[in-house]
Amino acid sequence: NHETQERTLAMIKPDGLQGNYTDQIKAAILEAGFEIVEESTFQLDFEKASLFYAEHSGKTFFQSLIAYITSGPVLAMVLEKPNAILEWRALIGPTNARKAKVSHPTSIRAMCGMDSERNCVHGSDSPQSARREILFFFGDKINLSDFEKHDEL
Ligand code: DGI
Repeated sequence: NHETQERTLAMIKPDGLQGNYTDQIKAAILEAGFEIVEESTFQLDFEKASLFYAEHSGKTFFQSLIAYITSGPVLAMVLEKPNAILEWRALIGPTNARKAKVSHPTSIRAMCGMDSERNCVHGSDSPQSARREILFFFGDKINLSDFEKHDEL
């Protein structure tokens, strides 16, 4: 494979885990040709969740978002394939799952999400956020030289 591999951070949110969508989501991930390089479940607390979503700290929905993301465990995964960041965003669909059901009916958020907040999955939106979010969850496991091997990460 001569194409440059790229890594992204995927997360199954509490509603996705509680609704037993994990197997379906993983099947979609593997069918789309991603490799799951790392995976682990985490229970985020208020402080960790606020750090993860720091860019949204000024938004009206911030408190609600933090309450939701800390309401149960999440499953974080590092996914790898060429163009992983954009391809995972395409597979999950738009932020608002209610709209996704209409405009992107085969997307993961259409399958398991509820609305603009409870949208069952997360995906990094840029190489910078992929790097930050992978280090956030797996910083203790991932050697910094891994990043150098993967240009786009
Ligand atoms: O990158 P995304 O997850 O697609 O979307 P984002 O980075 O704009 O927002 C991060 C999360 O914040 C999103 O997955 C759910 C929540 N959120 C975004 N917009 C709204 C929202 N929650 C509520 N309640 N209302 C919103 O308008």
